[in-house]
Amino acid sequence: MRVLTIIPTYNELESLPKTLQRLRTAVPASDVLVVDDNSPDGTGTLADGFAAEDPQVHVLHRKGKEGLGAAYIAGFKWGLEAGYDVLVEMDADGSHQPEQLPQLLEAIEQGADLAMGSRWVPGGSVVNWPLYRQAISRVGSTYARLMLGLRIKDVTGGYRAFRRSTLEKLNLDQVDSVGYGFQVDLAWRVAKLGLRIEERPITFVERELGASKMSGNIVVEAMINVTKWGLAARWNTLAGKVKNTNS
Ligand SMILES: Nc1nc2c(ncn2[C@@H]2O[C@H](COP(=O)(O)OP(=O)(O)OP(=O)(O)O)[C@@H](O)[C@H]2O)c(=O)[nH]1
Ligand SMILES: [Mg+2]
Repeated sequence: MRVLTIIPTYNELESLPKTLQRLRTAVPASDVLVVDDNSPDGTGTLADGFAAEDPQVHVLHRKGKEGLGAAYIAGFKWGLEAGYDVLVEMDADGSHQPEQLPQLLEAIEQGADLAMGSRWVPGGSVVNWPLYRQAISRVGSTYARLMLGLRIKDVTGGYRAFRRSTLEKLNLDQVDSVGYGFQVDLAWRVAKLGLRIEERPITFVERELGASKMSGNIVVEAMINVTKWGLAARWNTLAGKVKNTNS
C-alpha cells in the first residue's frame, strides 16, 4: 500500500518540524504532503527545506487561507493523481499522534474504506483539552449522529485514513464546507455510499505551540449544515414513501 499523509498548515512554524520528524520515524513508509496556505510565518518555506532534504516529503503551496476543507481537497487530488492507495488526514499541531497512525492503516488493511481516529470510543481520550472544547466536540458529534443517523462516535475528528477508492467515489468538487463541517460532510458522504467506516481509539493531545484556527463561525457553519443535511435526508425519505404509496 502506498500511503500519503496530508498535513494542512497555516502558521505552524513551531509545530510542523516535530510533527514531521515524529511521522517520518513512526511510519517511514508513508510519504508526506504539506499543504500550506501561504502562511505569513513562513511555514511553507520551512516545509520546502524538509522536502529538499527528504524525497518522501512534498509541499503544495496555495495562494492564501481558504480553510482546512479546501486544503484537504487539493491534497487529495494531488495524492490521487500521484497514484497513492491510502490518503491520511493529520493536523500539524501534534494533536494527532503519528505513533497511532499504524492502527488506522491496519483498519484499512483489514478492509475498512475509511478508518477514523476516535476520542469518544472506549480506549480513546483527550489530553489537556479544555472542558468547553470537549463539550463542544461531544455535543456536536451527538447532534450530527442523531440528525444524520450516523453510527460514528467522533464525527468531527480529523485523524483519518481513506482508501483511494473511497475518495474516488466522492464528488470532491461538490464539497465546499470548511472547518469541522468538512469532516462531518466527508463522513456523511462515505456513510451514504454504504461504505465501511471503522473507528479506532486515539489519544488526542491539545496543541502545545502556536495558535488555534478554531472559531465560533466554524462551529456555527457545522451546526447549520448538519441541520440542513439531516432535514433534507428526512424530506427525501418522506417524499420517497409518498411516491411509493401513490404508485
Ligand atoms: N492549509 C490550511 N491549513 C489550515 C487552515 N486552517 C487550519 N489549518 C490547519 O489544520 C490543522 C487543524 O487546525 P487547528 O488550528 O489545530 O484547529 P483545531 O485542531 O480545530 O483547533 P485546536 O484544538 O485549537 O488546535 C492544523 O494543522 C492547521 O494548521 C487553512 O485555512 N489552511
Ligand atoms: Mg488542533
